[in-house]
Amino acid sequence: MSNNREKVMRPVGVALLIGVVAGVVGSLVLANGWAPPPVQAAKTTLRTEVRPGELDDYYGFFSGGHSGEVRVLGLPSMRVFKRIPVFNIDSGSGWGITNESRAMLGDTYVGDTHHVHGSYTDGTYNGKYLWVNDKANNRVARIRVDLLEVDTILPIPHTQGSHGIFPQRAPHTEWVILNSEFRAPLKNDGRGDPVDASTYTGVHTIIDAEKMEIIAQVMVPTNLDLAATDYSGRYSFATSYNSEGGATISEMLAKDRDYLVVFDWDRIKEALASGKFNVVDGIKMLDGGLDSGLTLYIPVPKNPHGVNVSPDGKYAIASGKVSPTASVISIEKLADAFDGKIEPKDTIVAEPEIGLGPLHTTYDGRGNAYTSLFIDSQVVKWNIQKAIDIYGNTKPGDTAVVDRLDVHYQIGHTMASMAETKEADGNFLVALNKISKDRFLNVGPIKPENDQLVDISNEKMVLVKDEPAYIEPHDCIIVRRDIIEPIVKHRPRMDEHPLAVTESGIERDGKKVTVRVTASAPVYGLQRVEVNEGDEVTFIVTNNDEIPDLAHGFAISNYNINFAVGPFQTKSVTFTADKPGMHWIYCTNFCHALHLEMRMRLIVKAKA
Ligand code: RUQ
Ligand code: CUA
Ligand code: CA
Repeated sequence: MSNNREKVMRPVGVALLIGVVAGVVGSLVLANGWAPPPVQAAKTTLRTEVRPGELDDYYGFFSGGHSGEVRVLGLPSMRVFKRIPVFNIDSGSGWGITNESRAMLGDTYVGDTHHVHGSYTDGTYNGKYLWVNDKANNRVARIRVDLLEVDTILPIPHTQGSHGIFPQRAPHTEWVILNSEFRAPLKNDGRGDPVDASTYTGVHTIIDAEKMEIIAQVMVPTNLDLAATDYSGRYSFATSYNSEGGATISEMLAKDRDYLVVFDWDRIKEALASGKFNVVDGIKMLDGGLDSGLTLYIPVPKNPHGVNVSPDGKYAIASGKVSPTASVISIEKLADAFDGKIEPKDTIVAEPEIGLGPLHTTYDGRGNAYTSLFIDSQVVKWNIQKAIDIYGNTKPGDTAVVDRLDVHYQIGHTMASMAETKEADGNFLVALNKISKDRFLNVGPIKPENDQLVDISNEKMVLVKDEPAYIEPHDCIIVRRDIIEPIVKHRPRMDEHPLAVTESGIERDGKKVTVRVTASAPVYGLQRVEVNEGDEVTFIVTNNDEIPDLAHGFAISNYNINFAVGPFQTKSVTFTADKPGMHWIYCTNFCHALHLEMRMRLIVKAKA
């Protein structure tokens, strides 16, 4: 039996390695009727397996959807290395529980993260920041790449459904723009007639990337879904599926064409400089209406979803969603359209039919586009120049489509390696499928999603692996590993933190007690802390271990407090000592052979 099994399993293993997709029964058939799928003709020439001890070639930064987090993966292994808490609470790091993170999160600790994008210099990632949106509570978070931790959370007023987000790509990221997917009343205070949807507005928010402040908001009469910027630093783009201004699904589907909205940053800067704005709630509000001159409304079919700019900077491609087409907009022609020399529609240079339910498009840097087809459950590869060449003059048999790959199933986003930069390398693509159905062991009604890795280095796409993903990583970017350089300690010098504890001790000021504690394996700097019931207690904990990759934990029994403190990191927590008694404070991170002994007592003396 074991011999038999080996014989059968080996070819299967090899087949899986070189990427097999097929539903046809092959020549090897087991007694129970199961047969390995036949080997596809196309082979991958890339390294698709990462052996134990080897490192990946790419970082993947995936949004976490419902979890409100951002995930860090390696490609091609698709291993998850880190989950960066953003809009959620995470005990593993104490995010949302410590004073430092609560100062950013407040009491709002659910989020809905969709799109992660990085900071740019001259059209490629510079490895400094990542940004991610919270669609549910209308916030934008910035992540420092050297720490892979959040450093700022910015609430965005006047918006609902904060969705498409994109940083400026050239000369470097000074602005980050954010779209409001849902139109809403600007003054949303329940006064007037909040039911009358004709009074709602869409908002394109411009954020200062360094200061994390709102520079201005451009108001538009339509909704704004996905976002992109061009490669010159002049334009941003937004798809709009509700040009109807509807509030119900049938209203939003009434027209055959909606818009790709283009924002002209030169004109926006002029308007800001010449004071052409109103100030509402302290924010400069610009009119971006149809006749404002700041915007261009390009009619594209129908309820478009994604917009992605090709790595050569020439085209913005909007995916049709309800239409089986993608619309190719020539960025070069936009200036003439803004100047009124041509019609907005004349910027469209191709509209190929590619399949059902096109959502997002990515690129290989060799002139091909790859569009996710939700309804067809496919990635379709098509040639942009071919689509332009046959536009308006398509003869029977003419098609821009080069290849199709079945994915499993219902694909949302798709993203190729470095595809959102001018350094798109055309190696890998990830298909982020919403439904995995039968691809994994059954885990009940809510099954994982399926992020599939695809080799796109050859003419034909090759499926390399399936990776289950917890709901729901909407989108990702794939970044060459040499660009990302996280540091090993939180600061070069521990005492650079304003609160850093070099000597443990207890201070009392009336009912306020401040406890400073060092953590160094396997001891805290104090063995016992005594406070009175009702005291407001602040613990400041510094990990002053010199060793990289050694975190200590800090949990207070029964007090809803548990956080980790990384090398040279300082964290604090403030709480009311409302539970009298003896409560062990203990290290939650296995740090030393005597880790279990790394604890101290908190004595809360009962009121007399
Ligand atoms: S969306 S499945 Cu939130 Cu990025 Cu398109
Ligand atoms: Cu410190 Cu365990
Ligand atoms: Ca519509």
